[in-house]
Amino acid sequence: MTQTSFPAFLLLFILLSTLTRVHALWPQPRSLQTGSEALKLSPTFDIIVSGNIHFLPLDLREAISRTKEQVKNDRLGRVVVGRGSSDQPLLFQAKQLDALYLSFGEHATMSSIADEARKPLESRDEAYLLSVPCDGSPATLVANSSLGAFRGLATFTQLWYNFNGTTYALHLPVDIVDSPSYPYRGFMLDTARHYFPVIDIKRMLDAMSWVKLNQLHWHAVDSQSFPLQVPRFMDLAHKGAYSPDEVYTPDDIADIVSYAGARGIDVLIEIDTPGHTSVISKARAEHIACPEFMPWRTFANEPPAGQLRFASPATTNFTASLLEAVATMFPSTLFSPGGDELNTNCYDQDKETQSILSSTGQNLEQALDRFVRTTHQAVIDLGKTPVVWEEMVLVHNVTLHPETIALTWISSDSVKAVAQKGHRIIHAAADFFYLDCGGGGWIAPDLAGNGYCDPFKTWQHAYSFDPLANLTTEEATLVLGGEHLLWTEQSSSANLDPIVWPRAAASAELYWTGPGGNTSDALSRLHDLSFRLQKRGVNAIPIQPLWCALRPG
Ligand code: CP6
Repeated sequence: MTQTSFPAFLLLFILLSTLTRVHALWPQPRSLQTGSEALKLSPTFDIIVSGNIHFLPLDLREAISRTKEQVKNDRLGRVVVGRGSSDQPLLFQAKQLDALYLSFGEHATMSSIADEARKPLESRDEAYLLSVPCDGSPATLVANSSLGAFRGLATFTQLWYNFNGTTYALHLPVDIVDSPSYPYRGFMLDTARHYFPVIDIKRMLDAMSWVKLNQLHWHAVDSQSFPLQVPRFMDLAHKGAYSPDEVYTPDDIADIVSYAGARGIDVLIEIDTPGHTSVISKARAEHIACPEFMPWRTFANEPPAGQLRFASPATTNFTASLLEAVATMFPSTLFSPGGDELNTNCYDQDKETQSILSSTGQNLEQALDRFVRTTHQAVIDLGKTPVVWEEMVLVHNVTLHPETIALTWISSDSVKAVAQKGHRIIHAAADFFYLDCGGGGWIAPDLAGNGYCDPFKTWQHAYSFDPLANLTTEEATLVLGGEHLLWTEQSSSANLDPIVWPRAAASAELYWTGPGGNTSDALSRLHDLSFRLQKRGVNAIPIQPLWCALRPG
């Protein structure tokens, strides 16, 4: 042993002899057994599919290639050192892993990852079994669908660390039996307050897939801009995008949908109606009531004022056709016609609305009911389930299809109230899951820039959310899962990764592994995830000082 290599050897020994956390898997598998041996990754490591390779869907074949690249290239050298363990994996004697065998159960359906990911929520099969022995015999991954296999591959990549140029898995043998607690594990991105290039969205989809998130909720348009190019409605983006470059073309949309699908992610597109629609006035002035009215605070929660003139039959038909045109661009069985923060003052001041109401003898809520029924029916006729903001269930007296799913964002009381009305729930609580503003502290900036946002909400806060709080056992069955949300009044491409990661991973584990996780136990795993995200090109922020990662026992 030379003089220079001895200290490195000693340091390595100190690091390894003080490991306490057993792995850095995120989300934590539902069932996990580990030992205390180590294993080296063979330089010729391969993933071998049992059975006929010709039947392997292309997106799964590509996922297998990416998995091999990740285990080779992550080179995650950081070891989070715990305190007081006598655990000493024997790296120097570690056997070598040459292969992961991937096989499918007898009843496996060999459709693509994308096809499985886009099924109705209850029927997506994401389960897998993963075993990594420590004697050098092949690791095994078993699933009943491409999507399950894909989830198992994501887990497999998270087992590997790099020391002195060699890749190791620690704490073997590993035995994992895994499937999600909740079928909907999402992330919402608002591309209307700021535009995000397709490459940002793809990087987001990659990161989502690594923590097993399965639903992109795309809040594509809002009062401030309309970046979505919709065939037959091209004037909306032409007049309503921030610039001719800041648009999503039909090709971009297809690209995003297919990129997401190949990563086990379904895209829930939202066209918010009838509020949050001011920008439509630029192309179709006849459909927007109160455009740019001042003071805007009287007519909207955020400037500029302007909402769909829903009492008008022409506007109802326009909206139904727009929703239909958008919905047909997305293969999901879910579609969101929005429905939040409708401001009724607007219609009191809108002469056309008033004259329609008086000539038809309807009141405003009756007109809204007709609008909602007609526009939602256009979505239902395409075989899709509407996903609405909670106000449609709780504030307005409108008829909803019983299958309609509600996004609950305002308070924990509203979750209970939605459940009592029998609607299924996606948690989107402002005071837990809004990544920028939210939590009762959002005052929209006025045109002079006055206004404020709530302080930063920690990952621990979201992680400690109880999805079933105050619900009876029966009501609890209505909870489909939840999502972190990024409204982008104060976010753009400039801060996308840091504001989202690793915090959005908190809800990924909450809804995959289930609630009740311990934040101190999660800390070191999340710290490792943050490093791994960095290694893979996602600009996640640190959650601990670097010192914590280097600290000896
Ligand atoms: N835009 C839309 C928003 C918000 C909502 N809908 C929002 C409301 C309150 C806070 C943050 C965001 N900016 N369309 C609510 C669902 Cl605190």
